Amino acid sequence: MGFFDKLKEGLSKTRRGITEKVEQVLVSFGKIDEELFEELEEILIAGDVGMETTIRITEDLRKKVKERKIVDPKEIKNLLKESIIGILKDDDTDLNTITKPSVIMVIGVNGVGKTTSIGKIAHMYKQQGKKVILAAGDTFRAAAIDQLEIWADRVGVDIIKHSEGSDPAAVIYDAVQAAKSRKADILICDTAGRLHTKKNLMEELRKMSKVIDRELPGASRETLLVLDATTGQNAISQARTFNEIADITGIVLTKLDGTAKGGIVIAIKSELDIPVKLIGVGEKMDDLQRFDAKEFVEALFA
Ligand SMILES: Nc1nc2c(ncn2[C@@H]2O[C@H](COP(=O)(O)OP(=O)(O)O)[C@@H](O)[C@H]2O)c(=O)[nH]1
Ligand SMILES: [Mg+2]
Repeated sequence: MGFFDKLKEGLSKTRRGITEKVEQVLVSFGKIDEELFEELEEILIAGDVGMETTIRITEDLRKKVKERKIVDPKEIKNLLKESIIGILKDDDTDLNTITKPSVIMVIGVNGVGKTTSIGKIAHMYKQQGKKVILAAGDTFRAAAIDQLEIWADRVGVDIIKHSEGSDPAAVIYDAVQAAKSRKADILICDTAGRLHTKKNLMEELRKMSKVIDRELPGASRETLLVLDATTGQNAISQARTFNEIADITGIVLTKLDGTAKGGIVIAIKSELDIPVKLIGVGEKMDDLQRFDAKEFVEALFA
């Protein structure tokens, strides 16, 4: 299956949850009036686009309808696409991986899909011929280490791990040394996601970050926050919290295939100043895609 078809398939629930409903409303109205905008607002809010962003979109639609003297409700579909692309576009979604090695830290609460995304990112780079090393920085549970190891085997990359309960910063230290001596291109670090101990987590992330700063000064760095699309507006508040404890450079939005409310992408982009760089559209190795606003909207309205 090609890239675009996979994206389309991944967004099929959201197409039913948002796009098809929008289309139904548009064909059921003979003219464009306030009631139509209100129905659109309802659909967008129910699709997790978020109140603020929904209003931003419908205001834009009203303006465009007026300016362009549009009278046919069906023409609103293209205006809506335009409006959403307007919100989603002009982000730099490239991962900064210029230096050898480069470091990608992956953070986020438990269960959002950190470890899975790391496996997928490792696969993505391996496909490009890069040498990847994984660091099992979530030392809190033995199962977390095992899970990362399974991904390392599956993808065919090295992993650096310590035993359960050990110091994550020590794992990162060893992983950095391994990345240097094995001449790796990319080091990807898993982390624990115990947000209920916000202060400890902050301390833990800071310690890991310091090791990287000290051992790899000037290295390209990404700190990717993983958010689960199925958690809706809660994802936004997680992002706000994590943004206070780390310098997030991008978001990985997982499980878009599992939600009818993929409008959360639009809310994230509109309400947070952090680019969505990658999206997860399934549980398999190649179910991770670079986020492209235009492709996303095309797949949503396909
Ligand atoms: N459907 C779907 N499931 C995903 C995706 N990403 C992760 N998952 C699943 O989410 C669950 C938790 O993932 P995991 O990587 O262990 O989360 P972590 O606790 O943040 O490391 C697993 O069952 C994954 O297979 C995705 O994009 N789509
Ligand atoms: Mg994990």
